[in-house]
Amino acid sequence: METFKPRYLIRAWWVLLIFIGIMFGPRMAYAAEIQMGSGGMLVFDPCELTIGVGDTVTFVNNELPPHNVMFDEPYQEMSHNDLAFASGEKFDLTFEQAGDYYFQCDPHAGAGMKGVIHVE
Ligand SMILES: [Cu+2]
Repeated sequence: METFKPRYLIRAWWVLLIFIGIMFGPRMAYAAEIQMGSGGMLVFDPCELTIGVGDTVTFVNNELPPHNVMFDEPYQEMSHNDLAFASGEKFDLTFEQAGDYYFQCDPHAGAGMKGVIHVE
């Protein structure tokens, strides 16, 4: 009669759990980074970007702060109203719906600090 080896069973469970985690875990797909202020200019760099639904974009405070990210309708609730003052300050935004997300930096919109993220 074969001896029962619980070790193998536990190992198989772990493999299965990790597999399930990979297959059904939350998708935090990292898509891109947008610099706020770049090359001595009041711009988002890049200012136009195409990503997939569920992708995450990291906004990085780079040059000439303060900056924020304010989305146009109908995505205003995605806005990051708080001004980023410190260089290197960053925040992530995840885009769960397909659409064209137009945004601007409130203090510098007049200088043309605007951008768009296409989510498809
Ligand atoms: Cu700005």
